[in-house]
Amino acid sequence: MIDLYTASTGNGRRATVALEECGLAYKVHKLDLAKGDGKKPEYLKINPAGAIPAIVDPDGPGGKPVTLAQSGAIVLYAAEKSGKLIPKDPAKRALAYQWFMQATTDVAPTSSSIFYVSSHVPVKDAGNTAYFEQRLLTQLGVVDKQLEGQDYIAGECSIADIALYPVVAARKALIDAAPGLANVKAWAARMAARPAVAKAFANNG
Ligand SMILES: N[C@@H](CCC(=O)N[C@@H](CS)C(=O)NCC(=O)O)C(=O)O
Repeated sequence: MIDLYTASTGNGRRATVALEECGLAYKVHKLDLAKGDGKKPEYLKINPAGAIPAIVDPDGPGGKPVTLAQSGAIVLYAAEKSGKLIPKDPAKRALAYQWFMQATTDVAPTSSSIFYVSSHVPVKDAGNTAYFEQRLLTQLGVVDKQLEGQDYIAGECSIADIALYPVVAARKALIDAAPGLANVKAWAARMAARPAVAKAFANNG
């Protein structure tokens, strides 16, 4: 049984969706980040960065325990352990890697920037928030083109979809209000309807 340390955020949900989609047994430990749970000494032993998500798998590679942070690394770990979500076809697999990176290193940081500039920076400016919102919509416009004529980003449900969906779900209001992005909106509804995704969101909160 994998211990999952998470909270109600896109990064937390990304890890939970991955474990659920891969059919791996896990136990949810919810952290209250606002109350400082992430900075408690017992949690810093699991992730010295004090951030969620993190997992502890007592049955890691070679039967040895493994402790892992970073939501993208958890998605890849769950996919490799289960043999799911990484396309067998080399061309689809290469695409899955490309779009996994787009989700984790382009889209997710932009979404995080919206969060930080609107609530955490010392000097708040609505123009900065609008800048990052537009940047997010532009990045999703690229995904929209990739989704043309297919249900999933790399042709089958893969690490790319799992990495992106929690970010899109967190920005649903912004995306729904934006013109266009018809393929992304239909894909988001498709992802939300997947039983494992719905269960993961319910488990994660
Ligand atoms: N790149 C990391 C980001 C992790 C992260 O920033 N987690 C946030 C919640 S979404 C957190 O725990 N923040 C609390 C903190 O860093 O103090 C990942 O994908 O897991």
